[in-house]
Amino acid sequence: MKKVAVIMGSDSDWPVVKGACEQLKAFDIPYEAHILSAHRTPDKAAAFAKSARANGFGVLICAAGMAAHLAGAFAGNSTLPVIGIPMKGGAMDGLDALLATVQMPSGIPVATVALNGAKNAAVLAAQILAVSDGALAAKLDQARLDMAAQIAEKEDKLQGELNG
Ligand code: RP5
Repeated sequence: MKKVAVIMGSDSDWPVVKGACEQLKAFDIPYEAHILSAHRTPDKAAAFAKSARANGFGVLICAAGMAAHLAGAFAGNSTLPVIGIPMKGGAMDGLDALLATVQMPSGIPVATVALNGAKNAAVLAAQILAVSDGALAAKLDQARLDMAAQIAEKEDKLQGELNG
């Protein structure tokens, strides 16, 4: 199976970003996590992105806050699908990162998840890889069934409280 790269702009992003790694692990998807910055280590970030396909990656997840150029920089240097996680925090509490990540110019897309949306980034990466992986698609189907069962349980509990 192709690997997922989980890239974050700073170690301060890790407490949120590790949620993506946990979800990838739950699906048995191989991944690497790295700290690379579009601003502080631009050459290293570009080199990683340029060699990612040759190095066995299938999807790139990039998390960054504030003037968040990381996902866009990766997208500009690779034709692998890039998923951006805008991080909450800073003077704008993440609105700056959200706009910087989602508002990509035409031709260089970044699939942007919600602020701090680490879990959804991993699920979307899994869905992309599952296009050509039946076993992974089955795990995604099971995860949906589990979610529906949890909601049904909560609905039963609520109705029990209201009517019991
Ligand atoms: C971004 O700046 C990082 O992704 C992080 O979210 C934010 C702040 O970084 P630190 O100052 O905490 O290293 O590049």
